[in-house]
Amino acid sequence: MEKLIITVAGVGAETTRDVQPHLPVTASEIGVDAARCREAGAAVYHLHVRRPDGAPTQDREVFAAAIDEIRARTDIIIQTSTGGAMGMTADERLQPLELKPEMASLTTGTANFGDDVFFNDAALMAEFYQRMQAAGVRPEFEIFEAGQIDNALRLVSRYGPAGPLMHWDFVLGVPGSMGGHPRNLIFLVDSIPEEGSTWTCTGIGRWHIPCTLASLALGGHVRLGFEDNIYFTKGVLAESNAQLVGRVAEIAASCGRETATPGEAREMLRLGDAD
Ligand code: KMH
Ligand code: ZN
Repeated sequence: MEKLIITVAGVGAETTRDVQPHLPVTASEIGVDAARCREAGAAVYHLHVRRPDGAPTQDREVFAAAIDEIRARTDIIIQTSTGGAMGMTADERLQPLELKPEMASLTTGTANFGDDVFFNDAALMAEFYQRMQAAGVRPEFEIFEAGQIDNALRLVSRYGPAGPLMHWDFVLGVPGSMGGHPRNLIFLVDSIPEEGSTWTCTGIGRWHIPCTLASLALGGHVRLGFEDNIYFTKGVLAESNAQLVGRVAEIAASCGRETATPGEAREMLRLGDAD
């Protein structure tokens, strides 16, 4: 069976230290967190950054500092966020692309997000996609609603590919958007091109374990971390992102599925290959 790529969303923009005291915030905390997650079996780090007071930012220099700290410790694939936090402008959100990370997230449509709206209209998506193409950054299409798949496919047909594969992340269980029931995941997986796609699944909050198990059963990959879920079991906070990674690595290993190293994940995702 294909090896499992575990992506860690270790920081996020919404989780605070008040609710998860082990949240990494500073550049060095993020670097240490990424290295521990890699040791536990993760291959990709989905990166958000914070100001010293914990507020989310898309500032290029804050990203650069976190990337330096990660790179000093580990070979994990770095995927910067272009989602940022609610209410940020497109220009703010685009800043980390200037650092030419290997990957970046790209949500292809507006979605309800709790009481807020995560805004991604057609012009914004087209701009973000073309900026990724120009910078040689592989998008991960972060899909919160089914129509966002159609939008991503439209970008590819209008502007051409952004790499030899399309990599998808189905983010299920955000209040206000698609729920985490396995039937949703099955529908979404059936809706992407069979050839030339790789995919992972993120279960938000209580959907973390159901989505993980459904994804493993369907042969997909898994995303997890404090951006998505702060608990280890019901009501018990996770001690670290690495603890969450280690559990999924163990579950996968017990089913005969080994975790991919960052190098193996680079090959599976064909990062660095021409289109
Ligand atoms: N913070 C959310 C509003 C992404 O990283 O691309 C959006 C988000 C998605 O986290
Ligand atoms: Zn994110």
